[in-house]
Amino acid sequence: MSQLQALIFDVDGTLAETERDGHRVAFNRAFAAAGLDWDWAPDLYGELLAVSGGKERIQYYLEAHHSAFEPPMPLGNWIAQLHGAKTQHFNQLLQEGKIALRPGVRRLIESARSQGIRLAIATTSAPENAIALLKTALGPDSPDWFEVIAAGDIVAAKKPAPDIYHYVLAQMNLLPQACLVFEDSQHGLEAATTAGLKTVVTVNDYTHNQDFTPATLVLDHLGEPDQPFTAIAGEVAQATYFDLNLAQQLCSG
Ligand code: XBP
Ligand code: MG
Repeated sequence: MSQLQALIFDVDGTLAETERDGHRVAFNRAFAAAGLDWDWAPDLYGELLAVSGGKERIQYYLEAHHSAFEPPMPLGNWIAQLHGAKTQHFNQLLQEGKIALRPGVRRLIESARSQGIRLAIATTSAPENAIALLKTALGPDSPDWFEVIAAGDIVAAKKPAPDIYHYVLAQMNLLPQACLVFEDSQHGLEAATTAGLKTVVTVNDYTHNQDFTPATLVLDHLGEPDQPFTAIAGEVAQATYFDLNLAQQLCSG
């Protein structure tokens, strides 16, 4: 039987619904500020989420929708500059307090801290974004609660590659069977399970139709005592919200 030692969290879509009203809006603001008439509407953005990573997403969009576009400098530099501006806009949106944590996230993280369960972040997004979201939504000291914040270009291959999870396990000197991962997307699930990690998926509007077959548990959200979750797949016994007892059961199962 495996003893649960650590919880590893994805950020975008898992800790908070950052994509439609956060990253998408930030991309559009950066496009407008750069004089581009590109508009990533919510549905189009849902399709573009198939490409992990903001820089990679811009490059894909450019090739698919504006193949004649000629950047004023080498393409990689131009995309990096545009993406840098997007990161600033995203941080501005966070400062405006527009993005809240999903149900159960704060409760679960706080109880893990109080029980000595180790915490880590594994995200495709830029590190500034993860840290700013933690600070604004969870509290100014909260980045320190996470032993490892693995983000963005820290590994060469982004999710669905397992590299970011291998990195977290190596940094924390943990075996996969001692950990539980929280993800919201098929890409994230594939990354975690390929690294041998049991994964709980909390779906959202952009991901609820995806294939989550390898997940240990699929929920609509983590739930709260007064806001029960719905289990979409997997076994929750009598639980109505996700807590460390359920986490330990899944880890041992
Ligand atoms: C998140 C991403 C990121 C964000 C945007 O995926 O794919 O690209 O959409 O952030 P996950 P950046 O939740 O699986 O980590 O622009 O900083 O990449
Ligand atoms: Mg995600």
